[in-house]
Amino acid sequence: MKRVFSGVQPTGNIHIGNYLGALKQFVELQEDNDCLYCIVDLHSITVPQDPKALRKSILDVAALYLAVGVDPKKSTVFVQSDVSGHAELSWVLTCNAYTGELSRMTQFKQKSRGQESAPAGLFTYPILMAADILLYDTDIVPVGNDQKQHIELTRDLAMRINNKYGKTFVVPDGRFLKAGARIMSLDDPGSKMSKSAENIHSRISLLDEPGKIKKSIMKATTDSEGTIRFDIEEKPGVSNLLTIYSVFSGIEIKDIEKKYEGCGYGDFKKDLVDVVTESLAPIQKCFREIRESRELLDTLREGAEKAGAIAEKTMRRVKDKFGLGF
Ligand code: ATP
Ligand code: LTN
Repeated sequence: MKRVFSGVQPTGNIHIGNYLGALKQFVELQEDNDCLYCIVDLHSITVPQDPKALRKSILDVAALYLAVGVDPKKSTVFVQSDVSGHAELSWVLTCNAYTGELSRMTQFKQKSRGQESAPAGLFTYPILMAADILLYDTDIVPVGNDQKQHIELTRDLAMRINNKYGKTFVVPDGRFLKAGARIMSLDDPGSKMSKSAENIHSRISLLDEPGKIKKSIMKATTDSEGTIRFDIEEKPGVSNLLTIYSVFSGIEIKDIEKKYEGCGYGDFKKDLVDVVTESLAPIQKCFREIRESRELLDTLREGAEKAGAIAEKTMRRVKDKFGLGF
């Protein structure tokens, strides 16, 4: 059995990009692997958060994990800050990382753009992510394409420390889907769909109502050619919509192209609204039931205990290798 670890930030607006790139993989992988799925709240405070809203978001993301099909009987679901090993290991890794490699991270460059002085946490964020992964002897990390660079850094840190101190960490592999690993923004198909984009119509959130879904899809940027065909370079907007249609419906892109031969964007978009709305309806129903239940808190408590036991073992090994404590 392989160990799987992944995390989502509790920053609200979990969107179909998060779902198709990451959460869908979580559900697939739990059948034959030992999976830990974390709500990475320590990551979310790299940018200012309202404490009340953050608490609510943590429970929302936990409930969404379960609503999309993560089964707490098969997977361990927990909150990052409930296990102190994440912050502890992060420091050890920080001392083995270089400012040069951190300043090459594109996410840092994007998120700190325009700020004269960025929060140090935004800079060291990828190290905390490496700590999350290495703390659990993780083999596989299911994520979207935007995390490739962070996974590479995690591997580099693990190998660097293994070379210097002897085998300490498992070197993990990222797992990226062929379709869905990079869902693009609906209003700007040149950038990825993001939780933090200002325009709410740039994304479809998992909890959006049908009216909002319709509005966002009908407004989505396309092109003036008028034919429904997949061509990332020439037709990024339409190609993104085709990908979303395909992954939600299970129909291959070439069959969707055939189905809409001679049709206009309006007809295609109307059907896409139905595909997305119908796919999200059962998730939303499940979410509402789980969010109000006591079981959610029990699941997180049990998850933190299980994760904490693994983390403690790893930290003992790390301290031993580094000569920390006595
Ligand atoms: P933000 O865009 O505000 O930085 P985010 O949408 O990337 O936030 P995270 O919680 O950081 O949200 O990501 C959770 C998971 O979703 C990660 O595995 C990430 O790779 C994946 N993901 C994020 N955006 C997309 C996207 N547009 N397409 C596919 N996967 C995505
Ligand atoms: N950095 C990721 C979220 C994240 C993560 C992790 C993903 C934090 N720790 C560990 C996988 C494994 C993001 O911004 N999407």
